[in-house]
Amino acid sequence: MIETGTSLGIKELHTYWARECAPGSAAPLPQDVAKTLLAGLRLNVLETLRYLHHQRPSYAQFEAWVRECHGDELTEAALVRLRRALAGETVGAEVGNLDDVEGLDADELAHWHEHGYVILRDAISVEAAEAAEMAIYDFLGMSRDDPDSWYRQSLGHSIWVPLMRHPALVANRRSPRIHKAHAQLWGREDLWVTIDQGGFNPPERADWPFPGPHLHWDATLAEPHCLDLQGIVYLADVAEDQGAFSCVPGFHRKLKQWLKSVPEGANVHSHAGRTLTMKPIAARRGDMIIWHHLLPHGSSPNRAQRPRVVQYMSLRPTRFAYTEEWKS
Ligand SMILES: O=C(O)CCC(=O)C(=O)O
Repeated sequence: MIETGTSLGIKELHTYWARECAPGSAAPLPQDVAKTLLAGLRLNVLETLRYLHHQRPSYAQFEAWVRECHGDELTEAALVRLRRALAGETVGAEVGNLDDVEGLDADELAHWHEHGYVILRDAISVEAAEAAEMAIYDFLGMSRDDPDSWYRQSLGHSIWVPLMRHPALVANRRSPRIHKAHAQLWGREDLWVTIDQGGFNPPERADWPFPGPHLHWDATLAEPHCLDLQGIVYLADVAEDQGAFSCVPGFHRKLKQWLKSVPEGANVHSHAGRTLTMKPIAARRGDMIIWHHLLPHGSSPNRAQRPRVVQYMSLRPTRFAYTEEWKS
């Protein structure tokens, strides 16, 4: 447990604060370092920026807010690991030694290389998945077995659920199997898990049409095309027609050629939405889909009987290639 009243001792956090609250007073942190910093402090990016921009806190207030956000989740050991990693030292996996943890097998790795996505079976246990599923229903004030409750105001017209720190969701971020699979894909263990939200995609109704996200990228399409991973954990079984995560398999290998085929003057993103077809990916409770960020992807309309309930998370190394430019 960190001591209250003492500084967190992370100079990059001061730089991050100065950049957002006193523009011009500090050079920006490289984007990959900023991502590591926030993930290492168990902070969500949007939540942090919203706090800084709305509250304009002093640095001491900001540090106090960081402590409040995560209760006792941020231990001294976690802070030491973050300080060492930011200083350029090699650190191991957050969840301990991964040598004996079962990760992706050879077939799954081959699938990953060919298709740019992989289903990590039993990424978390069915009990852990169900606990997180129920936490999302509770947070939204809904009942799993009462369809009318699925369209409460609390959801709004969106599939995102801003629940991030429920113990069930926190526990899932520490799944050794998830850390192992990502270590295999990144080829390293110094990974930082993002503090992302949950998701709830109920069956479509006349007064609740599917709101998206439709086909998109969360990445720049500018070269060089680098590796980054995104992920979604299914907290209950998801059939293909049940609002499944969808993507264009194999596109990470075709992007470069495809960009050359986009008609001159056309908006790349609109062109992609008009011409590419996504495949919905069914999987079971507790499975995680990990995808290459260069795959166009989105969610899909739920035409089944039950909601799709998920938790989002990504794992990235301390430093990695990151291109700021956005090509559209
Ligand atoms: O919820 C989904 O199925 C898609 C998620 C998505 O589009 C994203 O995380 O960028």
